[in-house]
Formats: sequence, structure tokens, C-alpha cells
Amino acid sequence: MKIDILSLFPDMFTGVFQQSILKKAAESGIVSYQVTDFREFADNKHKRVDDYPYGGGAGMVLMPQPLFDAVAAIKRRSEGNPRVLLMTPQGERFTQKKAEELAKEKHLIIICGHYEGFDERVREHLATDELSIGDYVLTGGELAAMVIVDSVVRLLPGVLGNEESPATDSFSTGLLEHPQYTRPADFRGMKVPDVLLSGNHALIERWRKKESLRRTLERRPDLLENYPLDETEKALLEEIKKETSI
Ligand code: 6GU
Repeated sequence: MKIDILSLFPDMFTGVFQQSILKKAAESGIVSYQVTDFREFADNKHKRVDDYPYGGGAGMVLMPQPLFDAVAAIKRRSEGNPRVLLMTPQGERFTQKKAEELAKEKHLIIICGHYEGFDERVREHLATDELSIGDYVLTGGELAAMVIVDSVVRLLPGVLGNEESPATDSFSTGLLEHPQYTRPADFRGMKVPDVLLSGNHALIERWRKKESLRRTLERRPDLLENYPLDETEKALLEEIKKETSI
């Protein structure tokens, strides 16, 4: 996958792409990142990228020209038809499902804005998707773009080892993950549940599924509303509800 990022603050990305799994993914050729300062594309002498809003009011608006020309330049060197993601708090809420959808693409262009926002023609005629990472306001789209890149790249085949398979992640399964423990079995009096030390794999699986359901019920009951419970899961959930009503 190729990922192009358009930002007025390209240096923000260097640390993130040069560490850990995002770095390894690039080194192994699974992904390549290119961050472009779209100010370079401004066709005015002073390299201005923003201007006052028509009709007046506070704040500045990003002009369409630098962004349209930057995206056109990237598309000219693209082999496919890249998705153009606009980072905006007004966008569709980014979810694991969206990450899975984007992970199928060959080429993504991610536009990060600043100031009061984008000229509406960027939204209407340049972006294919408008994305927000949650209901809070950031100073710019860069941090949101990093979140999206991280969640998409880790889904690309070969990026994670088998041990850390994304298939069992919270949200991929539709439930939150069960609690995890490692050695020691007794840490300063805080003990690992006996069942995990029992060696009985059927019992362990049952415990994990139950705790996964319990966590989801306690912390994210909204996720359970859309989760297709099988008969075993229904029975476990009944057990949990009986336990908690005592
Ligand atoms: Cl994508 N951009 C900004 N500026 N703020 C946000 C956001 C994006 N997602 C959540 N808050």
C-alpha cells in the first residue's frame, strides 16, 4: 500500500513512521509513506494556503488551489485510483470496520487541515471520504491521520506476526478482549485466576469467552446490541447477569 499525506506540518509524522511496527512495515516493503507539504503547491508568490472566509467571520479557510494541485500531482504518479481521505471533526466516525475497508486499498491520500477548515469545494469535489476519529476537537488533522494510518497498516498482510493476529482484537471480534495475565502466578498477593493455571483448555476457553462478554457488558453494552450471540454466549451472559444481580 502507498500512503500519501498532505500536511502543512510534515515533521509531525517523522517520529511516528520511524518507530516500531509502522517502521518495520515500510522496511519490509508492505507500505510506503510519503508526506508532502502542500504549501509547495501554492501558486501565489507568498505561498499562501489560507484566506479569509467569504461572508466574513472568524478564522481562516484553506484555499482549494494548493490541495487540488497537490492531489492531482500525486494521482498522476499513482497506478490506481486512490481514495482521498479528508481529516475533519465533521467527518464520519472512524471505526475498526472502516480501517478494514481502507486496508484493502492500494493507495490512500490523506489530507490534514488546520485553521477553521477547508473550502467546501475540497469536501465536495476532492475528498472521497471525510473522517473524524472521535467527538473532540484537535488543532489539526495530523494526529487523526496518524491514528488512521496506524490502525490500517497493522491490518496489512505480513505486518503483524501470527502471535499478534488482528483477528482476535477487541472490536474485530465485536467484543472487548478478556483479561490477560503473565508470570508470576502470585504477584505480591495478587493472584492469577486458578482456571488459567489448570491446563484445561476447554475450561480456559469458556472462561475467556465469559470474561470477554462480562467486560463488554460492563464497559460497552452498546457493542452487544449489534453482536450476534450464539447459544453458548447467551447462556454465559445469563450466568453473568445472575452473578451480578446477587
Ligand atoms: Cl479528523 N480533525 C480535527 N481537527 N479534529 C478532530 C478530528 C479530525 N477527529 C476528531 N477530532
